[in-house]
Amino acid sequence: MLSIEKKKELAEMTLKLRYDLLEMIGIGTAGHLGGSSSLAETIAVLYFHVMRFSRDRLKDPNRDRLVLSKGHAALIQYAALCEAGCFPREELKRVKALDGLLQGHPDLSIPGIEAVTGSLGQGLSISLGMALALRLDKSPARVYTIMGDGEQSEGQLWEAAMAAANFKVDNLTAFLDWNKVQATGPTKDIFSIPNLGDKWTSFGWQVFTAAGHTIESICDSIEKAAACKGKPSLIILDTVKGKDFSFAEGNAAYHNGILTEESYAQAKKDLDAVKARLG
Ligand SMILES: Cc1ncc(C[n+]2csc(CCOP(=O)(O)OP(=O)(O)O)c2C)c(N)n1
Repeated sequence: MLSIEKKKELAEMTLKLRYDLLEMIGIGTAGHLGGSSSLAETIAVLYFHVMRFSRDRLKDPNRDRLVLSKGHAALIQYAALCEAGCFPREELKRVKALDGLLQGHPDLSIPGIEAVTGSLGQGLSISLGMALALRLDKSPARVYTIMGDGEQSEGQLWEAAMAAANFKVDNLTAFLDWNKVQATGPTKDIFSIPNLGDKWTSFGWQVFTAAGHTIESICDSIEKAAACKGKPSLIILDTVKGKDFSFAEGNAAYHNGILTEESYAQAKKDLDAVKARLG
């Protein structure tokens, strides 16, 4: 059970991460707001509650690993790594600058990043390799992977899904950010994959569903997944793309859209309203 204080702390961290997204995207340049914001609660829970992670143990063999398979949402991971003190805040202002640390997709040169991703479909294979290696080393560490719903059309991912079940890998938990919208429109109109949960179950995974913007629900599913022995687990996060940004919610235009002065001001207002509600 989460204490009231911890729940509040994680809600505040989630909000900070969303403010950081705005700082990184800025005005007049494109940035992946939608698929980053849909993950804010989950990223806050993983880095600041669940994972054996801190800036002092980035090389600890027994640290937990997070692989962002939907690498285009790197901004939300950068926000968390920055809040955890892995690199100076000034870097947030230089995202995608040629001489900046933070590039458009995760890169191993960034402290805290565990895998290069961006070509969709690969993160689960990478995570499976890590999980198998950790098991061989008898490490208590877990591997977490985050995939998108659009990403589910990538074939490599299903090969890794079968292999993980075959090898009974239970130190691996994958998340599916079910925000129902991909780069150019609703996922169901672009590449429909009905009954996703049943598909993963039939591939030998233990499947859970979480309300992806409710901190207790995310924590509860992660706990259940960790208790699951002899098979890998998947948590389907029921989320809203662009969550908490009024103009971006469910709107594919903000998958990687440009914020104008007006939309930037609106985005700030939207977050300020969340802040006021948090108290
Ligand atoms: C192999 C590959 N094909 C195409 C792309 C281009 N691409 C980037 S994001 C994206 C949509 C991803 O949708 P989804 O997985 O639902 O991500 P989310 O909406 O959660 O951000 C696509 C097709 C890519 N990065 N990699």
